[in-house]
Amino acid sequence: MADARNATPDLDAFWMPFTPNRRFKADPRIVARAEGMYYFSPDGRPILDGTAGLWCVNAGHCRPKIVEAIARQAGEMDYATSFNLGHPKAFEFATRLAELTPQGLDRIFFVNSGSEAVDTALKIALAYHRAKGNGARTRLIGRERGYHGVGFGGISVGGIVRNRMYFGSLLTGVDHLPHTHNPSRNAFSRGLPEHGADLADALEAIVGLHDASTIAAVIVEPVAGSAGVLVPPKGYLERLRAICTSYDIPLIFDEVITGFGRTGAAFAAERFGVTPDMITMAKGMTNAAVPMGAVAVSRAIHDSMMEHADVPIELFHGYTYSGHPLACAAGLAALDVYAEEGLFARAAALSPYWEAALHSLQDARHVIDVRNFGLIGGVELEPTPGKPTERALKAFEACFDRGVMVRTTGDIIALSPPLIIEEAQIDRLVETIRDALARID
Ligand code: PXG
Repeated sequence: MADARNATPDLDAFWMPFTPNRRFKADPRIVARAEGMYYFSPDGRPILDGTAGLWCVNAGHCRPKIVEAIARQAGEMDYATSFNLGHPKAFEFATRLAELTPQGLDRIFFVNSGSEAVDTALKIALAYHRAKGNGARTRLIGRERGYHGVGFGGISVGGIVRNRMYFGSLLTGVDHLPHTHNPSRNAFSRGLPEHGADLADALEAIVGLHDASTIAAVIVEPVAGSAGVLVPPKGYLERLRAICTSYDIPLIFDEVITGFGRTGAAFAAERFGVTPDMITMAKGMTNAAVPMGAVAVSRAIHDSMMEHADVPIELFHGYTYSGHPLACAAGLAALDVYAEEGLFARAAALSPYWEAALHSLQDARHVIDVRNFGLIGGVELEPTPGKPTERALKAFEACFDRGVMVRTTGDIIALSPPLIIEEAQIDRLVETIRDALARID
């Protein structure tokens, strides 16, 4: 009997997400198995995972403790709703998460993805103001080049043009802060760039234009990932926090990629010492083994909504799979693995090595910038004239063919390895990229 892992699947029916489908199906790349730092192709070739899946498999692949927890839960209770009914693991997981989030952000609303977390946080902000009698606070403020998933809320506050332009008029009453990327002043910054904290002052201008009494929330990624690893300038997040506080505007950190150790702490909020009013999370929450997301909400917002609700249900929102038992079991096991192996501290300890290795690519062919923070890296390539993204796609293919998985966005190679990566594997990742870049046009 043929090994199912070796069988070539029919590729036609699956309309693949965020993929050049025609190009992919003409020259597919398939992975069949994963373990620790590696994927394996159907014929067993190992591929070093430089991206933790998609910024999500923070403890590495197929960790036995997580696999066993999911299997056990599937046999014990496959599903229970959280609508007006409870099961122990959802409460337990919420409690454990609340211990990891910054002090005061200890009320957890479960969802199934980062996109749902973002839309949920925006809806909580709107409902919170309305409950307090400030129903005029409806304006949402995002940022250019922000990625907040693909729901209508997320693309409205997001700032990636192609994710917005095909989809109609989006939410009304949305404004955007300027992005913080400044290659002419900050290229090849190690860690936080020096210049640009003053870009937070654009929020003052937005408040000046609309008045704070119309603004519901500000949402930013502490470190922007999908738009190509944009690290916040020194002092920027502190300034944004101070302005939000002065106008009583809730600040939402979208930590879907920065959560669960990626920056060297449980959340970037902790790493930066800046506490928002809500944190959106997903991905590393279950080590990606079962889809799940959440919003951590400040006690102040939560309690105010409990107090001011004029009907028994305080928030008319939720999903069939909010608090799904399999996801909670996976999440609890993932938190155990993170804690037992000290993976958040490990990421912090490895980050100087990571930084030095990545910046050694400064003189590699085609490279015009290198950026890093925690175990996040961005290597920006000079685009092929007239053909944006082409060079990065070729770099991805050349790395994959050399047994290394990287992720590209625009002409940027984005790196976010599992936090269990070894120094020798960092070297291999960087040398493979150098070699691939030397060989592509
Ligand atoms: N917010 C942020 C900051 C994200 O990075 C989402 C929300 C949405 O999460 P879901 O689970 O709905 O996909 C994300 C997702 C990439 C890449 O290549 C990043 C994401 C998704 C797909 C690709 O950088 N992040």
